[in-house]
Parts: sequence; C-alpha cells; structure tokens
Amino acid sequence: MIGLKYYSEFLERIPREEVSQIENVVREAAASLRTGLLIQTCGSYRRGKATCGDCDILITHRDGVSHEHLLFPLVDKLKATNFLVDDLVYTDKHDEEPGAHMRYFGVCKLPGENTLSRRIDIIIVPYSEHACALLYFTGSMLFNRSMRQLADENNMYLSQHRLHVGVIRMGRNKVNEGRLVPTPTEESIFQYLKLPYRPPAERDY
Ligand code: DCP
Ligand code: MG
Repeated sequence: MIGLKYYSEFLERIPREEVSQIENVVREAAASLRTGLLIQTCGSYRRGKATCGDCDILITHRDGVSHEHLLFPLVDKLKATNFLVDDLVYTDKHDEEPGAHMRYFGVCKLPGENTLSRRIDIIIVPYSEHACALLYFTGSMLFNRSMRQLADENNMYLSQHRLHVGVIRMGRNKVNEGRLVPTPTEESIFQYLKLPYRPPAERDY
C-alpha cells in the first residue's frame, strides 16, 4: 500500500546533494540524543553514485553500548518534526536477542513544498559488527554476493553481522560453525579473504 501511495515519487532517483541533506537531518536528531555516534550513509551514496534509489544510514558508537535503545527515541524525534512520514519495517529486537536487527525502513521528506518523499533505511549496529555491516550496507548487492561466495569457498562465513573462519560444510549445511574473528575494519575483512582492498567506488560488481 505504501509502495503504491508513493509509486511515482519512489521512481525518482535522489540527487547526492539531497541524500546528504537527509543524512544531516538524521545526524542532528541523533546527536541531540547521544554524543559520539558514528553515522555514515552507505549504499550507492557511499559508492559515489550521482543519484541514489534511497538513503541507507548506518549508525554505531565506538564505546560499544551507546547504540543501544537508540532506535525508538530517534524515530520518535524524526516523526515529531514530520521528517519520517510512513513506516515500512520498524524493529528493535535488541532486548529479546542481543545483536539482532535494530532497523527502521520507511519514508522521509525534507521540509519544503517542492520536496519528494524518499525511501530511507536506518540500521543501528553494535561497534563489534560495524565493519561487516558497513561492507554489507555499502554493497553493491552483486559485490556482496561475490564476497560471500568467496568466503564460502575458503571455509569462511561472511554476513552483515560477522565473519567466521574454519567453517566446515557438507553441501550447503554447516557441520561446524567455525570461529568468530574480530573485524575492526573493512580492510581486515578483505585481508581474511586474501583480497586486495577495494574502495567503495569500485564495488559495483
Ligand atoms: N543489500 C544486499 N542484498 C539485498 C539488499 C541490499 O546485499 N537483498 C545491500 C547491498 C546494497 C545495500 O544493501 O548496496 C543497500 O541496498 P539498496 O537496495 O539501497 O541498494 P543500493 O544503495 O546499492 O542502490 P540504490 O541506489 O538503488 O539504493
Ligand atoms: Mg540504497
């Protein structure tokens, strides 16, 4: 229903400049709730595209705890100013399952009469998962698929949350989960996969 409601607006690509304005609105709201948050727009924006299909915002905190219980107050704040106008996916499962998704997928609109409604995705992750989430959320989807396949072929497991090494598979099933390894940076993930680092602009496929 929401897709239909905004059908023609969602067909319009978002100029980079506008994505950065959308990021700023989220940044300011988040900063008024917590200090020191790390906020990055990923997806096609981080890959340097001139226009984007949506705005993919990743939030974490270096202290490893201040990202918790942030999603609901942040979304409330962004709704109070009518920046967020419709919800698609809105979950904070952190209490039930630590490390689970804290994400908001919805629709936002910058103030002004001539602005369009835009798709916005906000994901909040613990700092320990930051690099895997950044890699995932930067994409492209095709690039992610190749990275995961390479991980599989090398007895590893790569997801948007973590990297495991020493995974044993029988066909598609994992017989042994392997060992979780620390991934402090995107570069470290490339190193485990024995790949030269590729900057976001070179990750289209
Ligand atoms: N992603 C993925 N698999 C999916 C959906 C998304 O790996 N099924 C990852 C890779 C994408 C990133 O999430 O690059 C963001 O998803 P988008 O759908 O927003 O894709 P992009 O930002 O790359 O392109 P667009 O300009 O269309 O938003
Ligand atoms: Mg996107």
